[in-house]
Amino acid sequence: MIKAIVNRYSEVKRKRLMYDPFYWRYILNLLPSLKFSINKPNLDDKQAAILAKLNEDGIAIFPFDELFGENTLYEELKAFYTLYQNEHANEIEAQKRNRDSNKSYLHTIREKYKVLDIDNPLLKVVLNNKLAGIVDSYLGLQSHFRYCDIWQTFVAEGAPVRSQNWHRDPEDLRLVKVFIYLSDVDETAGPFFYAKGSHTKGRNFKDPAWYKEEGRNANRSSDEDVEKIIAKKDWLTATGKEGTVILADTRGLHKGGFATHKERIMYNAMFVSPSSYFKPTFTIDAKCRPNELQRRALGIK
Ligand SMILES: O=C(O)CCC(=O)C(=O)O
Repeated sequence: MIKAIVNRYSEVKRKRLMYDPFYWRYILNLLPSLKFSINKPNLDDKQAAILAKLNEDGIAIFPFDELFGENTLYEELKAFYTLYQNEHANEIEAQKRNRDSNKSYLHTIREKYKVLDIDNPLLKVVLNNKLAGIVDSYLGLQSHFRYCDIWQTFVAEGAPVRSQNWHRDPEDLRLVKVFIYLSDVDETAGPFFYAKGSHTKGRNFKDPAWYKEEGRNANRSSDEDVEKIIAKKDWLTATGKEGTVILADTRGLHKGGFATHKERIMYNAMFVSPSSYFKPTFTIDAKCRPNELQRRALGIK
C-alpha cells in the first residue's frame, strides 16, 4: 500500500510536479536553493557575461581558455580520448560498419567509466569552481553533476533520428549541459542547434507540435513546426573550432549530431537540481578524497 502511494507520487512528480516552477523551487529544491542564497558565489566579469547569455538565450558559447584560464585541461581531455580511440579502434570501426544497433550513429564511452577517479579529465572539467559558479547561479541552487561522456558521432546514413531532431530534455525543469568540441565542427559535422530563448525562463518558451518517434516515447519536432513558433533568425547553429565550449539549458529546444560529411567528437556532461530523477551514472573511486565543493557537486554526504 505505502509502496503503491510512493510509486504514484513519483509518477506524478515525474510527469507534472517537477515541471512546475513553484513546486520545483519551493518543494523539491528548497534546501539547495536556500544554501545557494546564503552562500552565493562571487562571479568574475567573464563568468557574469556567460551567465547573462545563458539566462537570456538559454545557451552560451566560448573558447575553453576563456573560462578555464588556459588549455592544459582541454589538452588532457583530448589526449584521454585519443588514447581511448587507439585502444578501442576495432570496436569503434565495427560499430560504424554495423549500424542496426540502438543509437548506432553514436559511439559513447560512459558505460566503460562507471567508477571514476576525481583526477580523471572527464571529471576534472566539471569539478571546476568557475563552471560550478555559473551553473549554480543559473539554476539558483547548489546543483548536482550527474554524468559525463564523450560522444563520437559518425557520418549519418539516413534521415535524422532521435536527438538529431528537435526535443526538450526531460531530466529536469532547468538543467545545464556542458558540451566541449574535441574536433572542429562545421555545418557538415553535426553541430548543436538551439532555439534561443526556448528555455523555461526564456522569451520564446513555447511548445511546437510534437510527434513520437517510432518505438520511443520521446517527443520530437520537425524544423517546420519549430519555425512556426520560433523564427529561424533565433536558431543558433553552434559551429566552432575544437575547444569550443557550449553551456545550454537543454530543457530548451535543441537538436544536433546530424553529421553529413565529417565525424564529430564532443565531451558532454549534465548538471541538474538535486531533485532530478536522473541518478549519477558513475561512482567515485573509493581511494579518492573529494574536497567539500566536489562532494557537494557529486551529491556525496
Ligand atoms: O548531439 C547533439 O548535438 C545533441 C545532443 C542532445 O540532444 C542532448 O544531449 O540532449
